[in-house]
Amino acid sequence: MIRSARTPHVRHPDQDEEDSHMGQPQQQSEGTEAGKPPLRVGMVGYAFMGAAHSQGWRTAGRVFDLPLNPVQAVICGRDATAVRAAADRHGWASVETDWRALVERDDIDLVDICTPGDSHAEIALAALAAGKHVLCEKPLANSAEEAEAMAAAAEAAYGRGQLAMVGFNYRRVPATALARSMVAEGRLGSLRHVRVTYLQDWLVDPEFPLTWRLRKELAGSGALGDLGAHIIDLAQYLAGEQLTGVSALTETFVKERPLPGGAVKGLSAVSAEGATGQVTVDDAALFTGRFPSGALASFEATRYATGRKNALRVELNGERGSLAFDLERLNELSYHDGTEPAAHAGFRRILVTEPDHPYLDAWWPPGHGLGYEHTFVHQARDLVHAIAEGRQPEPSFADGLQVQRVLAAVEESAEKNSVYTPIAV
Ligand code: SOE
Repeated sequence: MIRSARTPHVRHPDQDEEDSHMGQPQQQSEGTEAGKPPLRVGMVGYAFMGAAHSQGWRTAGRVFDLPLNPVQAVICGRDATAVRAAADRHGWASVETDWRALVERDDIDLVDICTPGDSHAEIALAALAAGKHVLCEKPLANSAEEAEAMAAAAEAAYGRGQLAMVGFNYRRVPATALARSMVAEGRLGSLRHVRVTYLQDWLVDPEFPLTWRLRKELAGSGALGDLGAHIIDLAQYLAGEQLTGVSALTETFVKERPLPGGAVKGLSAVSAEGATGQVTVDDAALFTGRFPSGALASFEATRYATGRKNALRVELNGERGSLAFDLERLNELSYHDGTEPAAHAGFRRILVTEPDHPYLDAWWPPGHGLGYEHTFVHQARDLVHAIAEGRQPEPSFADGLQVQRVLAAVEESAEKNSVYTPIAV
């Protein structure tokens, strides 16, 4: 049952309407705050992504002037002690230890899914059936078939006034949102190259344990689904078009690892003595692709790029200019205006901290940069606005399904020695 009131006030991150009230923090309270209807959130999962999403829900209404008041109503996890500790740490009012109980609660408007991919489909389908809005972490599912069922359910739910969104948070970096608007304005002209890499190194040590991200039955795939899904979504978002086919290579460099010996914290974990297990996912995925415009794209996703911690890098080359972004320097966007005289043309650094840059009017004075966690604040902000207006948020479950189909095509191509594989439609 949807209890959130709808208001006509919604704006896109690229619009420059004032919604700042920095310096006048919003008072959060149970239920309605300052006359705003509540949006009561129930979150499933409390590990790395649960902590990140919690930051988003906790902060969005204190920084942005939202049409609804997000309320951190309930958090769910199977371990009663751990979930209670997570609730206290991250500001959730109550706990559940069974997601089915959370989904059935009539004091929840939105279910936020922060679990490993193997449970996304089941929870999302149940939440939509129970009348809730849904935010689901990426990748949407562990297979294209699951994602199809989720997208179909989301479409039906949209007709009932429920909204569903996928958590591709890197669209919400101010610099990537600015890059999108510059591409849309035609500053690069026709795109020729979209070059994207996502490089991490937390698996370089062969003794790193076999955590859930290395098990196909839990994660669906490896670097491909975890990191590749992000760069597929970001490349398509920035280009404003969808890939038509791919040619791919994948590899699992370390095929057997020690079993975990305790709790996983973020991307860290300790190994158990002796026992080992098979790695059943890819360690790295490299692929090329085509866009309908004729632009060519290249992708690299790996957890073995020694020294690279969270290096999501994008370069777009168009007939009139180029843009480059690196997540490890996320307050910056490089821009080359190819129409300037060669004598003084060159890449210049745009410090994306001005109040008229996306999302920045609500934050700090110019030059006082943002970080990783702010993408989750912006994600919560954008979803609240979409819910208030009853407008389909982006990326939708249909967008998540399309990314899942690209992932499936990459796996199919890699299995067939890189044969060019069209993306299913
Ligand atoms: C692990 O590689 C991970 O935490 C991803 O799962 C996230 O989606 C990404 O934002 C950071 O890296």
